[in-house]
Amino acid sequence: MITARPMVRLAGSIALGATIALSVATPSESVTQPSLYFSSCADAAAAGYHDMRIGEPGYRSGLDRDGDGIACETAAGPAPAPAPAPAPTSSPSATLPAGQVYGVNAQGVLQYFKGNLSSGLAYVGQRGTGWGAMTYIAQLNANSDGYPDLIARRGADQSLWLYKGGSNGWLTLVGQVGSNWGGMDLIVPVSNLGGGTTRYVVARRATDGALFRYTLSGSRLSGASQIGKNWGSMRHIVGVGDFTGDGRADIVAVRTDGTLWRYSGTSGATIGSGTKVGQGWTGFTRAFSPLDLTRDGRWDLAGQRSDGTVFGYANKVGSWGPATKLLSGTSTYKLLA
Ligand SMILES: [Ca+2]
Ligand SMILES: [Ca+2]
Ligand SMILES: [Ca+2]
Repeated sequence: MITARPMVRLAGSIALGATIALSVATPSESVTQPSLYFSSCADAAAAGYHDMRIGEPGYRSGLDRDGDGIACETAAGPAPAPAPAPAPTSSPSATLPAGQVYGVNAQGVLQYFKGNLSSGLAYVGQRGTGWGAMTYIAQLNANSDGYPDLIARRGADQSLWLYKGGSNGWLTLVGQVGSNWGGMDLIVPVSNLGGGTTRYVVARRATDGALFRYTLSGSRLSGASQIGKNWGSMRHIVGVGDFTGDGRADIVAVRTDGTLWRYSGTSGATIGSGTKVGQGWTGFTRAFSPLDLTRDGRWDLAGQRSDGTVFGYANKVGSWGPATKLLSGTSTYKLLA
């Protein structure tokens, strides 16, 4: 056949190539290869490896789910205690919530309230049980579906979990988004701190008051970056969306003396110097955003007093509207957000 001779030559070149390949596969070449490679944490566990830190054998970013520099954390435990609430059987209404608040009462029941600034918030119903296991909750917009979502920290292992919000405050568990969050005493979703569409979560480290920013993408928190120091004396830190009108979300904080300060989000998703924007907040046990109470696109501010009354303040871009009562009877709640 005509093709017979080229095939013979081809066979010859393959043999030559094989020789070359053998000659480079020397011991020195193998030294440059990763000393340990696991395709999954299950493989790593089978080989007796876990909690590999950056630079250690077996570490690679693909196994570092939360981007904290530790791969295959053993702290990643089973699903959280609170059972996700069932989805509503009727088709969800197209109306998105204005303001809404979740509270965990003394029995560990997750209570849901919704409403607006003029009429206050009304109790709608329970949205889960077993939430007494959680030591922190905060509302956020984790995706673009318009429904607010919720993050929660489980006390037993300090893991952080994300729940997707739906119509009427119903929640569906998305999954674990972080581990070892016990050292943070404030966890504050701050939306688009740098403008654009990237969403962030800010957290304060209890030991030294350092303020860290994390990027929230999909169902993951990653890329810890310090954006402030000595924030330990702040009583509360709140993300209220854009308070300066430049399209970037800002941070509002209550100092020890009860004064309220605004820290502007910057184009680099850090924060600028503080500007005083209020006072008289010493009587508040909690401060948080009940989302957009006024339906003007800006998240508003709420404060809980020790008697369990919650007041709302409209975010008027640079100033606040008058105090308006949103809720009462929350003094025994373990968590409120
Ligand atoms: Ca959502
Ligand atoms: Ca701003
Ligand atoms: Ca508003």
